[in-house]
Amino acid sequence: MAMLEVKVPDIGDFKDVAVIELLVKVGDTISVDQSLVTVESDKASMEIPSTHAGVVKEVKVAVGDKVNEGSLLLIVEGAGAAAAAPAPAPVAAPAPAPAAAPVAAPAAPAAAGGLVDVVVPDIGDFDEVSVIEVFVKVGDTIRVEQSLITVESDKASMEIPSSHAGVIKELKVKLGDKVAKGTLLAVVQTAAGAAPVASAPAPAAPAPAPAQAAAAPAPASASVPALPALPAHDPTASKGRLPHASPTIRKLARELGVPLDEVKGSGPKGRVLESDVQGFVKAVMAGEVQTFAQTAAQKAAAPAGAAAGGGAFPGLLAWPQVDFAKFGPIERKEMGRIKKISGANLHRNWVVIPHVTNHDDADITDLEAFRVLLNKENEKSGVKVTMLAFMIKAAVAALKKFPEFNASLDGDTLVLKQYFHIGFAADTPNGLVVPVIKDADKKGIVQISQEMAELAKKARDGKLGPADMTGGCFTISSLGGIGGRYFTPIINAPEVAIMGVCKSQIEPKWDGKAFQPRLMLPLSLSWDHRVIDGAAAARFNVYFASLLADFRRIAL
Ligand code: CAO
Repeated sequence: MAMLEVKVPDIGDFKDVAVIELLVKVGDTISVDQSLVTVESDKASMEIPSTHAGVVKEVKVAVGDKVNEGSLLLIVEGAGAAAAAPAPAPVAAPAPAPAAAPVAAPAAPAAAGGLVDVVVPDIGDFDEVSVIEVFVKVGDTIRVEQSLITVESDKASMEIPSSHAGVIKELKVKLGDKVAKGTLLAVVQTAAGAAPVASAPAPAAPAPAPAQAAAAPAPASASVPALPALPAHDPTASKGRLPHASPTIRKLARELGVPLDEVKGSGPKGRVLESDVQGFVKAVMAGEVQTFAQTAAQKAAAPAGAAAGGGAFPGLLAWPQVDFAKFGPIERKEMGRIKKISGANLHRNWVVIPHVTNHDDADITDLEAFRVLLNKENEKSGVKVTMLAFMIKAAVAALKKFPEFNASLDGDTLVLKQYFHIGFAADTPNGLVVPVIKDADKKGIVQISQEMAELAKKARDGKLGPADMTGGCFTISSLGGIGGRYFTPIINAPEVAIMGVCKSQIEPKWDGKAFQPRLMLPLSLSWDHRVIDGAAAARFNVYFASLLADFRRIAL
């Protein structure tokens, strides 16, 4: 086994650049072209690929070290001499080597002031690349070297700087356009005497491999906005993931102290844009999201939450990055918009709320018989009375009896609601949504059944509007039509409890003399332990079950 040295290849104009990330460790088996470290100058960043395959024996650099072409990165034990790839020029240059000579040649000299064309300079290996970010707009005053756009090929991305200072009069490119050397970017009104400065483009972070690319969330539309708008925060981001962002954005994030790997990118392939960083800062300032660090600090500080040894998050392992294709055929399918939004909300709720779930059963033998009778009598009305409608009425009665269940936490204050809007989870082809029956206390079973049917249809057709899904006090999630026994529903924040219901079954129940066949409905009540305690939850379940067992009690 040969010991091989892996060095920094030709990285163009990069000199004395800092290592900002180590992507491999001792013991890792690496392949040729695999990214080893990320380096960053004040203008750009790039990943350095390996020139050899083998097992990493020593890592010769640490985060913060400065490297140049030729700096030793790793000692690798090759799988034999043949395994070593010839080292000279990087086979896959991490970013195209920046153009050797600055080439941003303006179409017309602007010494006397006037309109000049700013074109794409020589961008080295880049040819016909897509514009993925536009940093400027008509009317902006720009300076020489200011980044105008970011372009991206399938391997790397780079920012294109301006060759002139002045005011943008016309912008000639937009997102998605293909550009190449010489493409007109903007017409700029220069000031008298302003001389063009030739500049080379700054290579930006290479495009992440598909496996790393975060999904680009679609902007919220009117069809499902009731779920809280997704802040520019990616709570599912695995620590250690290299965020997909240009050097300018990285710098901005560093200046603002924004953990870039927690920012959800809304650009192509999940690229983090300036607006995402701004949105993240706004959301944190407004208290809408917490960074991992804040959450961890809070957990560590909370006497009830902190186990011996402190907070839960520090030291958490990075999310496993698995090349599933190594084990068999796979297909990659981006999650739909509703799933992404609801997933982020569910994750936040699950992480932040101390959930407890109480299970119980309700004897619905008589109620089901009554429901069937009602539907038979009203066959022609076209409205099917559902078990869920009875449960919504029972929930209202239980919320009245236990007002802390009809509440939300606002800091240390409990907001007790005097209205009764009940949400129900609806499974749709696009994901889970929660339409809300407003003022359920003022409506009868038939009206609730009818509204539920209408809302469920709207949900399936993707036509729910914001008003249909906001203002809920308590949610019922019924899997009764599908099956199962019990589950642990996740609370739909800012509500403090949710009732999960599964399929009712005939079970033998002892009446003191004999076993009787009774139709039993499994209940699973999840509740927020910051607001509710276990005894109250048990009482809530018992009361809720007693209402379903004898619905006359609702009138008491
Ligand atoms: N036990 C046994 N059968 C039940 C039942 C229960 N608890 N609840 C409903 N059923 C039966 C009904 O009797 C009906 O049977 P028939 O077709 O023979 O009359 C059938 O299931 C459908 O019931 P329904 O028309 O009353 O509809 P529903 O109220 O149960 O459900 C809705 C409506 C929108 C809640 C449902 O379509 C749905 O989307 N459920 C999934 C919710 C979900 O995904 N929750 C999980 C969230 S956590 O990820």
